[in-house]
Amino acid sequence: PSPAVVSNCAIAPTPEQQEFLSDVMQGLSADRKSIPSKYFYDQRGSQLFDAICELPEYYPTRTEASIMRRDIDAMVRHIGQGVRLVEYGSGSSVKTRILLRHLIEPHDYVPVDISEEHLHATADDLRGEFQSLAIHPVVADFTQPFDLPSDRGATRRCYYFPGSTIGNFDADDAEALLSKMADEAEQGDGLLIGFDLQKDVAVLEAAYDDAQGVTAAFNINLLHRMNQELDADFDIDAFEHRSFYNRRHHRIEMHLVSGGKQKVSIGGKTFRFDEGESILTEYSHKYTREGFTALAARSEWKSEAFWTDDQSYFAVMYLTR
Ligand code: AVI
Repeated sequence: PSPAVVSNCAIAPTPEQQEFLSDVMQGLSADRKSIPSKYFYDQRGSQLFDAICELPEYYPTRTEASIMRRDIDAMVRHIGQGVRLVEYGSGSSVKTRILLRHLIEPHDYVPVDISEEHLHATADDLRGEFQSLAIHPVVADFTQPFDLPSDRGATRRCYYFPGSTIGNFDADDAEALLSKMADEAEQGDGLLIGFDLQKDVAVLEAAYDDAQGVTAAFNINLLHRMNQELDADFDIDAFEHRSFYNRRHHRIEMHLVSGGKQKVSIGGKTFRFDEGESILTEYSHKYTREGFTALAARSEWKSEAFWTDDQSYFAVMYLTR
């Protein structure tokens, strides 16, 4: 699309806005409309996600933190001494702090995140809290190839990928991402990863459709974002949040459902919606221990240890290359 297409921009659109527009145009042009879930996280979306993490129904965040608190000693024994910790994500979480507090003489900590502002802000916070720790933030999209600073002197590398972010990738992309990490890793390097487990469907569905409507607002925010940033003309009230567990594929799916027949224009193109037609906005896959171990094995990672909570709601696994 030409820069002129994003017409509410006084100045030329940034490469990020161009990519957002082209992903939206592509996603809405398909027979089965979809938008990549990474676009949830503008400033408002990130605030809403933080609010989701505090909801009574949304168990993953607090459950993963409780596993980290309870089993951190065993985890750091597996990870070993003098490692470079590479986190996929900005490292702003409670879980990262638990890990950094307990690691044995880490060589350095390298958070990798696409949002430069957020990355540097959290790195500065962590520098205040962990004064003797070397922190080397890297601005990059971790699904794409990127370079790390030299780690001469580190015993090995441990990747940290918390939050069940892996669940938001479809099966092929999850395997591709884990394989890419395995390719970059050397023999003996580790991966500490958090993922969500299969459980009672009512528990899962409540976690993605909370009583206060925060998850609905998080989903609907994507429409506001397209109206503001891409000059789209979505009638916000004409769409509703829907989420459900897909039992065949073991995943929560989030959709924005059109309440009636309507047209939406974006970037000079008109998209038609039938009544009940939806835009798929997110997958959140739920695994078993065996299923995740098999996925990891296909990506050249060997499972070494597994921790879960009393209800077996969430899991943290340590794997080695
Ligand atoms: C970021 N990700 C792991 C969340 C999840 O549970 O899949 C995103 C989310 N979507 C709705 N609620 C939370």
